[in-house]
Amino acid sequence: MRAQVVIVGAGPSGLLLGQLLHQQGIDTLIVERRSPDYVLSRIRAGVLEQGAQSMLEEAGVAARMHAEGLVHTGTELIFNGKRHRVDFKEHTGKTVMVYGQTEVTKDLMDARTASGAKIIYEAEDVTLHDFGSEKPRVSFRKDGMTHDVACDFIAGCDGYHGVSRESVPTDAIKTFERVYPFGWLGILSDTRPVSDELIYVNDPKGFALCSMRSMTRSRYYLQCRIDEKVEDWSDERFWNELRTRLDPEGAERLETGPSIEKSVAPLRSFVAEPMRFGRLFLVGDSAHIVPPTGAKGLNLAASDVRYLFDALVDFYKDHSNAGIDGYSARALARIWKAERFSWWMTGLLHRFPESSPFEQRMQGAELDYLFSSRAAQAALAENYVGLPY
Ligand code: RFL
Ligand code: PHB
Repeated sequence: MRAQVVIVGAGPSGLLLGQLLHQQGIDTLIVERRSPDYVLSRIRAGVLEQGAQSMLEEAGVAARMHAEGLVHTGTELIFNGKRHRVDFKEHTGKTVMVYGQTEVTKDLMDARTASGAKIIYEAEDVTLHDFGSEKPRVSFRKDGMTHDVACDFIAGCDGYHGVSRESVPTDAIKTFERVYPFGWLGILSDTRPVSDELIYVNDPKGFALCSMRSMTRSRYYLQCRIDEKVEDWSDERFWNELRTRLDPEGAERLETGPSIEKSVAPLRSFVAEPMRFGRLFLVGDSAHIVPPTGAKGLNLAASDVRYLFDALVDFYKDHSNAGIDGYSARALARIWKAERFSWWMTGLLHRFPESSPFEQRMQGAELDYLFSSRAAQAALAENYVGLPY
């Protein structure tokens, strides 16, 4: 078997890169460890920057997003029981789109199937070979048979726990990490969202977030202990806890109902440098993780895909190595700014078990400054809607 580009992983970054390359006549093979149903069952991101929306348009998969997605012009924040609003449109002229990662992935999977391009699900023992040479290969097992695929390039789109980053010799890669001392307990429920906009809450009992997937499906999160057990959280316990972290208006309007998904996610900041190793490129969560507070993870995956797609097109159409050589530095420049914003939002809105009375006062002062300063609100808005590619 042969392909020009082998893409490891069929999450949003692998599927988006695959679709864009296929449209340019570049031959790709996607190998994914899980089944399509498993990939679609992971409830994750909900907010798309305009840059990510444009990428989906370019890939020809944006029709349902435009029909069903919700355009948000701002966000609300609750602190000390008082609600404040940051207007994205007023400060930046831009908006964000609330459209779930599950739907993005489904639209991309449907496009892959319609295009007839190759994708292999439930591939076992995916192994990367010789990416330091001009002739890399990827091998895997499927239905008891071993396959070996020769290619020009490997795109490692296989997430934080994937094989691509692990395949790089440890002395060739440097990693930077911060693990936060809490997690997010999330639920999805077919209830009317408590507000038309997202609400980020800093409460003495911890952070909370009111998000949504549609006007009839809500997504809520609570800051929880890192070792919190989902089984200990009945729906009733979740709703009661969320109600106590909201302002009186939110508590009054909160509609409750059975959860259709409930999970605990750890919070981590992580960056691997560089993102290119000969003919292997790391893309999306395989190279970097942000805590979800700034809604940046999927959006960073989209900007990585932008840079790598442009680089591969330059290589195949113009015989230029410039894009490939510049990929890692270009991607990392944007990544570190999104890492900073996500780390800052996390620090601003969570209660840290180890924080001193002085640090608590500093957090309060920073929030007070944000609510009273147009410049501070403009900075939040500029980062939230997404820095330029
Ligand atoms: P993914 O989505 O992890 O996909 C990687 C794919 O690779 C497969 N894989 C392998 N395949 C073959 N061989 C192997 N050895 C393999 N190992 C793994 C996996 O099965 C999988 O299908 O990475 P990708 O494509 O880079 O996409 C990244 C995004 O998924 C991630 O950044 C976002 O979900 C982060 N995120 C958010 N991002 C946003 O932009 N906005 C948000 O509002 C937002 N909210 C969130 C989030 C992530 C969350 N969690 C649970 C981590 C909220 C949460 C709670
Ligand atoms: C979500 O809807 O899942 C979501 C929204 C905003 C965030 C994180 C997650 O910052």
